[in-house]
Amino acid sequence: MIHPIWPQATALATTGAMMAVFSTQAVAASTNTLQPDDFVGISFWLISMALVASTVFFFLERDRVSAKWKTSLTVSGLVTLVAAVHYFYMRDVWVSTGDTPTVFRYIDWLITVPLLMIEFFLILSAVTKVPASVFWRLMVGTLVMLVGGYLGEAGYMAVLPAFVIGMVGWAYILYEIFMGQASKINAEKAPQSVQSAFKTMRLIVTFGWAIYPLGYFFGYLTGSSPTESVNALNIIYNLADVLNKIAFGLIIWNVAVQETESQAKK
Ligand SMILES: *C/C=C(C)/C=C/C=C(C)/C=C/C1=C(C)CCCC1(C)C
Repeated sequence: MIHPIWPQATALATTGAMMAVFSTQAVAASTNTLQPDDFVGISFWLISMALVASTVFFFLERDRVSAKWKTSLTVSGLVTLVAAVHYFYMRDVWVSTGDTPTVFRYIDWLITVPLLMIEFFLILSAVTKVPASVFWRLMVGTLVMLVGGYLGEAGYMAVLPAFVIGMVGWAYILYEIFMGQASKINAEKAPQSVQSAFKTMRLIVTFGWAIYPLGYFFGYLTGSSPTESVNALNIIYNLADVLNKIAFGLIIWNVAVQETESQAKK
C-alpha cells in the first residue's frame, strides 16, 4: 500500500534535489572554481551535500514513524533543507571571493535555530500535553540571542553589548531546557527514550552551540584580526553545523523510530 504522505515526501525530496542541481550550475558559472587545496571550500561542499542527503533521509523516513512523530521529522528535514540552500550560496561566496559569508549564516540561523528550538516542544508534545508558553519562551530566547549577535556583527551596535544581549538570550534558552518548565515536563511525563533524547539535545545546545559565540568572541573581542583566523573559523562553523543540524536531527529520528516501534508492540 502507498502511504498517504509518500507523494508529499517525494515532492519535497525532489525539490531539494532540484535545488542542488541549480546551485551547482551557479557555481560552475562563477569565474573561480574549487581548488584541490582549498580545504575551507571543500568543507563547504561536503557539508552542503551532507545536508541535501539528510533532507531526503528525514523526509523519506517520515513514512516509518507513527503520526505524532511525523512533524518532528518534517522539521528536522526543513532545518537541513534551509541550511543546504544557504550552504550553496555560502560556498559560492567563499570559492569565488574568499570572503566569509556572514550575512548568509545569520539568515540561515534566523530560520533554522527557531526550528531547532521547536523540536524540544515537539518531542514533548508527541508524548504529553505541553503548554504553549514553553514554545514562546524558547522562541523569545532564540530571537534575543540572534538579533543581539546580528546587531553586533552588522555594525548597528558596539560588539560587546550586542554580545552580552546574545548571551542573555542563550542563557534563557539553557535555563528553560535545564531548569525551566520544559525540563520539568521532560523529567516528569516523558518515557525513558524521550528523556534521553531530550538530554542529548540539550547537551548539543550547550556545547555544540557554544562554538558560535566563541567564534564571535575570538573574531571581534580579542583584538586579533579576524582575517588571521578566518579559515579555521569557517571550518569550525561548518563542522558545528553537522553536529547541530544533522546529528541533532538524527537524535530525533532515532527516538521517533524507537517510540513508534515500542507502541507497535503494545
Ligand atoms: C544551525 C545553526 C545554529 C545551531 C546556530 C546557532 C547560533 C548560536 C547559538 C549563536 C549564538 C550567539 C551568542 C550566544 C551570542 C551572540 C553571538 C551569537 C549570535 C553568535
